[in-house]
Amino acid sequence: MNKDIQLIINTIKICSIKIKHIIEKGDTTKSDSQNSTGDTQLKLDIQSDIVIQNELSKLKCVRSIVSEEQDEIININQNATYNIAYDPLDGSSLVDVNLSVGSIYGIYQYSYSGKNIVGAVYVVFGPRVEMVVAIDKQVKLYRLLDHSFEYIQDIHLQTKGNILAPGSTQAMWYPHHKQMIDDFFTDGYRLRYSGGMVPDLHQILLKGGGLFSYPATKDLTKGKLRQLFEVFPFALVFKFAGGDAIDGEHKLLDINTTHIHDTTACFFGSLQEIKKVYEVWS
Ligand code: AFP
Repeated sequence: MNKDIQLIINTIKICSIKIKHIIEKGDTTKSDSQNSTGDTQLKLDIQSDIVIQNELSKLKCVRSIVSEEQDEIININQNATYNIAYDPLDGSSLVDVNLSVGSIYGIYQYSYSGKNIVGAVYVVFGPRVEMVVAIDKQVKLYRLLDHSFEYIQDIHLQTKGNILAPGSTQAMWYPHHKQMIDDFFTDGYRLRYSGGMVPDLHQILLKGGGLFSYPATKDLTKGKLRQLFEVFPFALVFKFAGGDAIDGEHKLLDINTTHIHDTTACFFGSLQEIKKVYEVWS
């Protein structure tokens, strides 16, 4: 791993320890503002965003940053290489009911596009704080023990799993999607869906495989999840872990981004489940 990426990851560790404290002690009520996608921001979202913005802005190797909570890209050092897109606290509405939430970071070289993502990091804040780093074709799990993140294991997906995390509103599913999900359940897959993308995907990654879906629906033809902050980072994680990530027809990392807040339909899984998605959706 190069020195600059190592520095970015070390900075994410510092941010994560601060965000852990914000989650534990912070105010879980709503703020008066909305983010670009129209979601009402919680005070926790805003506080976590400020922590990350302050820390990443200190790094000479960072060219720009963009947050799910902000409207625009923030330029930092125009001669630097790395652009970082992040979702400071994905699933933050789950903090109130004490379910797991997470931060997601995509590290992009040159420009913000799926083709240029070189690294991804996500952090799960649950009973434990865990960080997963996808870089140089490897996926590594770290855990916060006392005050530092310790290496635990590499993550590899099996070619087939048995967990299903089917997102979005069922009443809006297309019939072929509903049939596919029913078929997985008939084949013995078990439902595991918390409504937090980070813990739901983390479970699939650590339990060997399965399928997470957030499809195109009758009401959301481009899905809900944001390309730069959520989808591309996890697409890289699944690719490096030996699985795959598609929008139904194309690899997610080949999709063009026209606006920083673009969304896309997405399926993340082990190879056998993704093969079935291709058959049904393309
Ligand atoms: P919030 O951040 O608004 O809670 O949304 C979480 C999320 O972006 C992602 O973490 C979940 O997988 C997805 O939305 C859940 O959406 P549905 O409730 O529509 O399935």
